[in-house]
Amino acid sequence: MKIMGQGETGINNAAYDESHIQVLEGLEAVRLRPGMYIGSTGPRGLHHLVYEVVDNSVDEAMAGFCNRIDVILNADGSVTVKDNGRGIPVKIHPQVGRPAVEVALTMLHAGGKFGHEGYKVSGGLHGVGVSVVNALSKRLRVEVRRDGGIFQQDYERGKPISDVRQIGASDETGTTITFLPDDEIFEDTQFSIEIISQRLREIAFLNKGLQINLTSAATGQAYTFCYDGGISSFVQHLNRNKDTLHSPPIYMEGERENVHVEVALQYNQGYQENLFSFANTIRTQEGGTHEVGFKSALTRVVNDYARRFGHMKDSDANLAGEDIREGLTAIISVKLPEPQFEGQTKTKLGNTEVRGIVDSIVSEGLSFYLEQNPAIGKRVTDKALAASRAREAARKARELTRRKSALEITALPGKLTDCTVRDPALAELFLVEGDSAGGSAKQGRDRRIQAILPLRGKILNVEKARLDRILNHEEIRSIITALGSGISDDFELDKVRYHKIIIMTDADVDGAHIRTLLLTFFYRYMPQLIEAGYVYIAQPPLYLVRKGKSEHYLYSDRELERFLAEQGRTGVTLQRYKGLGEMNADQLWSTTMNPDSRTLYQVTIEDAMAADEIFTILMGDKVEPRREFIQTHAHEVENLDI
Ligand code: 0RA
Repeated sequence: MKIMGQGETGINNAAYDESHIQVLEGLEAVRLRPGMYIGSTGPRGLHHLVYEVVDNSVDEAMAGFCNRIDVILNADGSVTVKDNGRGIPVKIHPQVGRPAVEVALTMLHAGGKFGHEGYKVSGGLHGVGVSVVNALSKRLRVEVRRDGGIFQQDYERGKPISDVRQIGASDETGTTITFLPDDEIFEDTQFSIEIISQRLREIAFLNKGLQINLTSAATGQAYTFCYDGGISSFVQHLNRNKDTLHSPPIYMEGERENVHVEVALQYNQGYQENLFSFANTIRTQEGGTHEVGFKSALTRVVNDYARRFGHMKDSDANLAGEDIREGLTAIISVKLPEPQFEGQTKTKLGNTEVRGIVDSIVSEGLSFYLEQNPAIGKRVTDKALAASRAREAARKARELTRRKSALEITALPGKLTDCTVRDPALAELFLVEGDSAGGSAKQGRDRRIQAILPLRGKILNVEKARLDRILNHEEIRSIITALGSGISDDFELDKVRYHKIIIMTDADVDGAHIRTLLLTFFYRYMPQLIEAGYVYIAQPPLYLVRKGKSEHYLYSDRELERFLAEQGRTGVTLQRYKGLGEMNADQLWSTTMNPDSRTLYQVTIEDAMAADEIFTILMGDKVEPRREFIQTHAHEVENLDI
């Protein structure tokens, strides 16, 4: 979001009049259809409010006017975002006749209508602007320091309840916004400091030198994120529990035609490719031209290098890109004036010129680095050659599997109790921990649309196994066959037999472990499944409360607290469910499986990444972080089998 200060002439009147009309009705429209602006009114949409406000401060930082942002979760449930940028202009906006700060906070402009300075554009996830946050807040206060003064204005549900007033003098500059999300709009107005800290850390990595402080007034938790190493530090952070092939990461930076490119990469001993790309600090989940440029440069440079230095014979076939990316952790960050976001989730960078620019900057930087560091160059090529041989072995194993399953007439796994409906859009697959819960689920289910696959024992540790071994693991194979979509490079989303894949595990440590394993497996071998929004976690109740004749199922400790606060404790008996097996088929159906009354949690790629991280800590090669993790979480991992 950018608005123009007094005297600037970025807006032509005709265009402005249009948006003005749109705007007056705008904030009401935002309150009527919040989902259209922030995605949802669930936890994701709620956290989106914070990101939207922070993104405006990040804009200031990218423009070079701000190097510190403070985010405070206040005890009353509101959030404060404070920056030391130039401050939103407070003088009268020439076209509207109101202070510019009021315009910024009350007028909805389709992102980009107002002029931008340079290429330092932030988005906001949907680029909707801070007025949307205002519209969805019970109250909001903006405080601006600039022009020698401190100015303030208050709003309720998007409407000003005071004029912009000067409340003091200051020779500092900056903007502070405090907002309380509206509980008429959001299902739950409680912020999670863990979720917010993830995104703020990411922003700090992507804007080197920018300091972001995050504190919770209620709990006293405090984080400071500031990385002079920028995305190199990001890569080191991602590889922190891995054994690396070289240190520090390889770093390249360049700018052409107003496109600023930064790439950092580091190999580890693992097999996973961890490539994350960003455009103007927005994660480009679906990739795009910057990723394509990077990948083609990497593949070409490593092949050329391997041949020139005699690590490969002239007669050898070229190494494939995926072999060269095995064990690679890389961040690609581009900043450009008018990013075009395309794709299903608008997270694919479309600007065609970016491809060649990234390609040439990476080619140049990487060739130079490898020439200067031949020992590392050899390690990288050796690793890619090993990956290439392993891939060939995996291909053979897969062919065997295919032939075998052809003989078995691609039989569905014996343990699967399938549903009758054939339309994947209607079909649900429950992955259920244990045979006894599996039995209840089978009895209780709606057999038309719900299939049950009970999972026995522990799922394979996918971190340490290559694809060929994973494909031979029984539990994993039943999941793959039941889904019918293939795996990894052979994955085909439109072949998935169920559009809801629901993980249903006990609310104990083993349950959490199995869930982590499953999410890690999906994240690594079928990420498209998560991206398509097909993966869910069932929410079985934690408690059954009886009071007199009435029974209530409660799904969280917060719900329990609330219930006891409202109803009192007298005459209450409380049963805590440890496992799904403690419920009979009817109870399991009505509390957890019935589509009309259940709650499902839709897994995001961020959840899966977090699972992957936990997994890496618990299962990875390094012993030290694992010991540390187990010690800090000892109470949760009593009987964890690792
Ligand atoms: C437009 C113009 C100018 C600053 C900003 C917007 C601005 C907006 C936000 C929102 C949060 N923090 C912000 N910081 C700055 C400044 C124009 C000038 O001074 O020349």
